[in-house]
Amino acid sequence: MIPLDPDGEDILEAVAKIGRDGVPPPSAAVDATGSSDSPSLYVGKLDVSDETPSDTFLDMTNWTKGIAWVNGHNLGRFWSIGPQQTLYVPGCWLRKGGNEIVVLDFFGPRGKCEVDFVGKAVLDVLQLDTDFNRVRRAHEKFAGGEEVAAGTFPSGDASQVVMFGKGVRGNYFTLQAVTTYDAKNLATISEFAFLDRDGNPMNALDVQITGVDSEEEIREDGVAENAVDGQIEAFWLTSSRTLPHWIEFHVPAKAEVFGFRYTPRQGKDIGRIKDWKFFAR
Ligand SMILES: [Ca+2]
Repeated sequence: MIPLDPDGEDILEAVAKIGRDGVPPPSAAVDATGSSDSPSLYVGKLDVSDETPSDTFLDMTNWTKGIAWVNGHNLGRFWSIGPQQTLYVPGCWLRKGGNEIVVLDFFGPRGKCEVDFVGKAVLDVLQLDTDFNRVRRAHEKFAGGEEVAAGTFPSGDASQVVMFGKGVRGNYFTLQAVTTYDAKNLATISEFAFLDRDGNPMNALDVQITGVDSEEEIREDGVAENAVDGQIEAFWLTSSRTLPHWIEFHVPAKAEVFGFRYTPRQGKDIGRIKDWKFFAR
C-alpha cells in the first residue's frame, strides 16, 4: 500500500512507480488490516490458471471511493454508495499466471484489505449509509418538548402563518405532522421559516435540521434540508408512511420565536400536512 499526499505526488506518477520499482513498504499511517483512511494506492496479485481467462467482475462493495486497474487497464471508478458495486474485467485483459491489481481509494477499504472477483455484475445495491456527505442527525427519535401550539392546515398551495401569541424561547423546535391529506400518509414541507414579533421571517437564524422521522433519498431528493433552503421547488419528503411525522429545527443561539410560516409542496396533494403540533425545548 502506498499512502498518497493529496497535495504532493501525482497519482499517475505513483502508479508508474509501482510498475517500475515494485511495492514500497507500508508507511506508519497503515493500520493492522493494512489499510489507511487517507488517499492510498493498494497493489495486489491475482493468479489465473486458465490459458484463456474468462470475463469477470471486480467486486468493490467493501471499499469506499476510487479507481481500479488490472494489468494497467483502467476499469473505471467505484463508489460504495452504489448502485453499481462491481467493475467489468474483460478476460482479454487478464493473462495466465500473475495479474496486477491496483486500487486507488481516497478513504480506504471498509473492513478487510482485499478485493473479490465475482462471476456476476452487481449493479443494484445501494449503501447510502456509507456516503460521507450524508448528514448525521443528532436526534433519531422524536424528542418533542413543550407543546407550544397545535392546529389544522387547510389543503391547497398557500403558505400558512401561525403566530403563537407570545415569544417562545428554545434551541430545538419540532413540527409534528399528526395527520396528512395524503392517502399514503407521506408528509412534505417546501419551506419553513420562523417568524419574529411582527410576523416577519427571521432569515438571520442559522436554522439546522437535527432530527427527522424519515427523508426520501432514493426515489427523489427529499432531504430535510430542503425545508429550509429558501427554494420553493425543493421540499422535504418523508420516506416513511407511518404517522405522525416530525422534523426538528435547531437554532445554535437560543432564539425567541413568535410563530412560523409553513409552505406546502406546490401543485400536488402528496404530503400535505393536515393536523399538526409544534414543540419547543
Ligand atoms: Ca425548499
